[in-house]
Amino acid sequence: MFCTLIGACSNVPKAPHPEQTSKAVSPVTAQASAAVAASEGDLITKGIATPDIQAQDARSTPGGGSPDSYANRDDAHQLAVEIATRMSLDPQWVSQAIAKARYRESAARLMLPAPAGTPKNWGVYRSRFVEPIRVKAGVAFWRAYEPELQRAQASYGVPASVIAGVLGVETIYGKQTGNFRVLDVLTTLSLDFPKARSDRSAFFRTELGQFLKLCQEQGIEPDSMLGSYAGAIGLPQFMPSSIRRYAVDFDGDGRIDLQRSPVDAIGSVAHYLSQHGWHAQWPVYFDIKPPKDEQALAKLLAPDIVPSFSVSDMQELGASLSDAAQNHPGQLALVLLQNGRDEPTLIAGTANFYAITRYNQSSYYALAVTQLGEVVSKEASRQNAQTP
Ligand SMILES: [Ca+2]
Repeated sequence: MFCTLIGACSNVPKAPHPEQTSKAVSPVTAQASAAVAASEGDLITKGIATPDIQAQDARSTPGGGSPDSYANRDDAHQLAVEIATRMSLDPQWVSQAIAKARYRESAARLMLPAPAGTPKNWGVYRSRFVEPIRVKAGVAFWRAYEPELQRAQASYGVPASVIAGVLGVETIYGKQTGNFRVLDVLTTLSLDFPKARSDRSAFFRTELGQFLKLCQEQGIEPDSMLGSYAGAIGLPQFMPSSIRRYAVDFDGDGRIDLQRSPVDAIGSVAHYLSQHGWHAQWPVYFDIKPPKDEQALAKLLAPDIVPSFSVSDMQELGASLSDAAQNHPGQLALVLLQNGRDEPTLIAGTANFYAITRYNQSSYYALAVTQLGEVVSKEASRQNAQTP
């Protein structure tokens, strides 16, 4: 969750996503936004830095002082005072923490929009997430944590498959959680947000304050925590504000640890979605045949991912819904995903589809999460059935 808590932080910067031009960013992660960029031909992967990029970032002068340090910048001192006041922290401690931050050019660069002009492609996007390596890791994760996944489903009403889908798309079940120092990237994006796109530095200033508060509450050294290029943390890639607001201690050891506890991550993803409109027992989406009439189609597509039509509304406009959808009590959204120059994919998203987009504001992300989770769940069940 880059801006995982999108509900809480509705303006996290992220790569442009395929079907929406709104500025809102994903609640929880910067990851999937970068993944959307990947679907557009940009090979940046999920906000996770490579060692090469980190090495390029670490410019320091032979004589000692680093040109990338924030220790002697007036705006950094001012920000420290602001954060200390807003978050009720010791100003000297905040100032000393921010003084340890280093500018990360690659974090700023990765914030830039993907090159325009490449058609969006759900088929390509899906193939990056619903693929053998991720499915295999998902099945292993499922078999290791099935009791906890089921406990989260029982506690929060969010299916185990959806939880598994989120953790798989975000970090391949903890295999790629990012190698940037969170302190560095949040300070960089607070004080040196790239000029080439609309300014989201206010969002990162808030997250830097939340991060320092989190460190203070949990007794963590601010310069020790690693995350994505946007400061998303741990298996579920929660932003600091989302950790403080939605993360839970699901393994009961007395502390919340999304970096080392897969069980805390499982409970926290379920809690996040339950707090963003999840309806237990409802599916994520239904199959649908859209109306042929162009005006009716345009009307159904206008609200984008926001569920705005009843089943009968949709039928009156000429859409044909699957049998399973006929008795759905909630509103639906006609969601269109482009497939390059081929026919688009259309689905009828429920409130649960919309809830997943509160984690990361992309319909491509939400459908990939859902389908990866389904494949992992089915494969794990198949293997369980074969095991005596
Ligand atoms: Ca815990």
